[in-house]
Amino acid sequence: ELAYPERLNCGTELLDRTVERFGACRPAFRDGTGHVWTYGQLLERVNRIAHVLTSDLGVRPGNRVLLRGPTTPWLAACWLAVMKAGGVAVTVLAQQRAQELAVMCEMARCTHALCDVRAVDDLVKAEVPGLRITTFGGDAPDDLLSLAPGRPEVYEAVDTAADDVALIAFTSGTTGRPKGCMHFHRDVLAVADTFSAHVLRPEPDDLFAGSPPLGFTFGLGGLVLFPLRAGAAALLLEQAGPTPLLEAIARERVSVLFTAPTAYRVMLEELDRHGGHDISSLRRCVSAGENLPAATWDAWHERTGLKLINGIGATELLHIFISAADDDIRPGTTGRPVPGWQARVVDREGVEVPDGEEGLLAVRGPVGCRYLADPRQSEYVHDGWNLTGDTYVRDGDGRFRYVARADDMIISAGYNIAGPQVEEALLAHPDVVEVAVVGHPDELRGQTVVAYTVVRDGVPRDAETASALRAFVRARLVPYKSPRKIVFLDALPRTATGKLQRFRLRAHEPR
Ligand code: 3SK
Repeated sequence: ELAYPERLNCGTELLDRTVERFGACRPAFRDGTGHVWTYGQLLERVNRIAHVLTSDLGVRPGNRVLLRGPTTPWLAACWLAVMKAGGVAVTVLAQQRAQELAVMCEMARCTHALCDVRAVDDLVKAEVPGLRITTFGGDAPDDLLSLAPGRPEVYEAVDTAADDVALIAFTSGTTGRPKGCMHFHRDVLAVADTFSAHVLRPEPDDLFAGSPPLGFTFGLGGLVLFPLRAGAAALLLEQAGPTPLLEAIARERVSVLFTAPTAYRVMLEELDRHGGHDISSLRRCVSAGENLPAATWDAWHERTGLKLINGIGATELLHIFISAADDDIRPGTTGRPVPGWQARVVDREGVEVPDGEEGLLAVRGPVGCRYLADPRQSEYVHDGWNLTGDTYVRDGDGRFRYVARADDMIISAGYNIAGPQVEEALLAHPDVVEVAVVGHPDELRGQTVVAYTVVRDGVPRDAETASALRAFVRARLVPYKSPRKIVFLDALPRTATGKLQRFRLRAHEPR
C-alpha cells in the first residue's frame, strides 16, 4: 500500500527531498555533450524558473503549461519548475505539428507554453488564442534562460494536494484521435514507487538513458522520475535512435536503458555488423511500448548476457503495471502485476476467464485512467478496472502473456489469428528487421493475413523472398496463420512515440 500525505508536491519530493537524502554534489543530468548538472545546480535552476513562472509570467496554481522541445536537461528542469509552481504540465512531442498542437492546447486549455526555441515555429503557427509562449535556450531578453538567472535560487513550492492534477499526457493511441490523460501529484510518485522501486531497483550510482521522449510518459518515467526518485543520474539525449544510443552507452557508461523492442533489434544488428561498442556498463534494460518477441529477448540475452525487462504500460496509467524482475523473467511473457497493481483477464462482460484462456486485460492500482472530458472514459474504466485494449492470457503460474491489441485480432475463415504471433514467427527469420501483420477484407475468408515486412539491406524484395518467408512461418505455426501476402516496405508507419499504426496498414491496399 502506498501512503502519501494529503498535501504533496511531486516536484519537491523528486528534487528537494532527493537533495536532502543524497546531497547536492551528485550528478543529476548529463546532456551527451559533456555538460553535467549536479542535483544542487538542478535545484537552483528549477527554483529560478519557478520564480519566472510565478512572478514574470503569472502562472497560477492549476494553470496548464505546455512543454515542448527535444530531450534536454532544460526541458526536464521546466517540467519540475511547473510542478513546484503548482501548474499542470501538458507534455507534447517535439515532432508534433501546428495543427496537432492547436488541438491539444485547446483540449487542455493551456494558458502558457515553455518551448525550446528550436521548436517554437510550429507552436507559433498553431495560433492558440491567449497562449503565452516563452522560449528557452535562446538569447532574447525575454527567453527563460535570460530571465531565470536574475531570480532567487530558493523557491517555496506551491502547497498542492496529493490529488491535484500535475500532468496531462496525450495519447493518440494507435488510431490517431488524441485523448488527454490527467495524472495527480501522487500518481507521479506512485509509478516510481511501484515499477521502479520493485522491478528496476535503481542505485544512486546508476546512469539512465533511453530513446522515448519526455513527452511520452514512458520517457518521463524512465529518464526523469525514476532516476530522480533514486538519487541517480540521467543522460538526456536529443538524438536517441539506436546508433547514437549505442555510442552514448559506450561513451558515458550507461547502466539503465529504456527503449522499445524495435530499437533492441536494430542495436543487435548494428552490434553484429560493426561490433566495437562496449556496452558492458549496462545492468538493466527495459523494453516496453510494444510486444517483445521471445526471439528478440533471446538474441539480446545471448549477445549481452542481460535479461531484458519486458513491461506493459499505458499513458492512461502513466507507466508500467505488469513486468518481471531477475529470476522471475520468462521470455515470451510480460510477467506479473507489479507490486501495488492487480491484473486479470476478463470476457466482454467483465467476468474473469480461466487461466490459459484469452480475454481482455483489466488492471487496477495506484494510478487510474482519467480522460480529459472524453466519452471514451466509460469504455476504458469498468467497475474500477481499467481495460487497456490488449488481449492477454494468464498462464497457470500467474504470468501474463500478450496476445494482441484487442482490435488487432484477425478473423480468417473462422480462425482467430493474433497478428503479433505471426510477427514473432517472421522476426525469427534472419532477413526480417520489422514486420506488422494485419487482416485485410477478403470475400472468401472474411479477412486474409497480410505481412508488411522490412527486410535487411541487400535482401531482394521479390516473390522468391516472399515465398521463403511464408514457408518459414508455415514451418513454425499452423498453416492457416501463414500470411497470404507479404508486402515489402522501407519502414513501418509509426506514431511519434514509436507505436505501430496498424490502422494505416489496414487502410493500405496490398498489391
Ligand atoms: O504506452 C506504452 O506503451 C507505455 C509503456 C511503458 C510506459 C509507459 C507507456 C505509456
